[in-house]
Amino acid sequence: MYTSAQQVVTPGFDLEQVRADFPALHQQVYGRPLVYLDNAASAQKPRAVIERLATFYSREYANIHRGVHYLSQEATSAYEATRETVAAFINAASTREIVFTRGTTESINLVAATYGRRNVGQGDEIIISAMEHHSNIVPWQLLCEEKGARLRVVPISDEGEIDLEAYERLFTDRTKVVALVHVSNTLGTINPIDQMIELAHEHGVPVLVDGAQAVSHLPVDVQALGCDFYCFSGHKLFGPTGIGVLYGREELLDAMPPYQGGGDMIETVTFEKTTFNRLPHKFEAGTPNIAAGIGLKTAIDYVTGLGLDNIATYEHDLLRYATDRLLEIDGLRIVGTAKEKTGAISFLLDGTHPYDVGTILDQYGVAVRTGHHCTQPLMDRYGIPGTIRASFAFYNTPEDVEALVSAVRKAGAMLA
Ligand code: C6P
Repeated sequence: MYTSAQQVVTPGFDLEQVRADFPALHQQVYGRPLVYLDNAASAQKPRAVIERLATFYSREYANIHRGVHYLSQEATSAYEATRETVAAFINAASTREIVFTRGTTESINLVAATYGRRNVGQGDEIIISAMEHHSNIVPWQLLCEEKGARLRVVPISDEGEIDLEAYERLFTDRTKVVALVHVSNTLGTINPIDQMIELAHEHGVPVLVDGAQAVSHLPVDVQALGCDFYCFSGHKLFGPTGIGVLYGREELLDAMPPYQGGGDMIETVTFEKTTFNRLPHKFEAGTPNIAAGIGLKTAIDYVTGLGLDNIATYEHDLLRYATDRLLEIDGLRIVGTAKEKTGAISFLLDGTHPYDVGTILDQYGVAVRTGHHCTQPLMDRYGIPGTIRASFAFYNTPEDVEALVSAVRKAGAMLA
């Protein structure tokens, strides 16, 4: 049991300096210091990222992949440098395997609309889990409707852990895709994704991993995992909104038809026939979010500068501390008690509605998310309308946990 802040491990980075790097953390809301615990929805940005965007727009701005002029070439180099940084960050074999999208949602839609349309047919099956975000349910559901295929859902335990035996039993000769969340945004569960990938591959089925909540908390190595697709968003990784990543194994991406048609994704166009650009540009039609792409490199450099192992160790302790302190509150129940967790704690307070608790926490300067967290089927699984979710980043402190606990106690007393 962690009962005091002193028990939380000292991070392997300078926490005070890190906090100083994030201007948004140093403001007051309703006259109280902001305690930002909504990092799973979107993370705050370090000054380096904010300044990178300002510099790009002030002095370096031009369209990319098109111009012979100086600015365009510089912008292209900066944008493509991000691709190299992303490839190294997740240990992809090549930058050809890194496709830029608007975010996790678009990355999953891209795979469903291209790989899915080509490889899933009438009577086929797609395996997902009961804890998926809507982004990893609806694109597959749309595909199933179009093709006459069906979703098979891996059940989870009351603790919020995947039932691996049930998962294995779901495979049939009609299984065409497995799509799984690496870390649950609602429960915080870290799924045994390596084991699940291995099992799918034994059945010859490719696996897409939704890594939206993983990359900011854990080191991710796509080659070690052996996954076929891996998706994440820049904005949850301390980078700008409007940029995301689809990693795909080259062999699969190569065989897939394009996603959207337009500029940049073509090699030659005639009215009779179009041939497509090489990877990864085949999947990147139109002018992208150039500034966000460039800012993402700065964000990843920042995170790797701290060290994902350092981040994981510190956050693991902070999460345990927050869990133990919250459980001291009468009538508080944590939803999602898996052995392996990171990032988020969902909870309910007896006799209160999550929305009311969240509104009171906000008045105390504590920012959390309440509701179904875009995981409605998961809420149905637990028979609840929603939860209060506190989600953490490396810049959060034991004092933030104390502020949360104190505000939850006050909310409980006010709503009793
Ligand atoms: N979850 C949350 O508050 P986008 O919106 O495309 O950047 O990410 C979608 C998404 C996909 N998968 C998982 C596991 C996610 O957590 C999210 C985003 C936010 O939990 C906003 S709903």
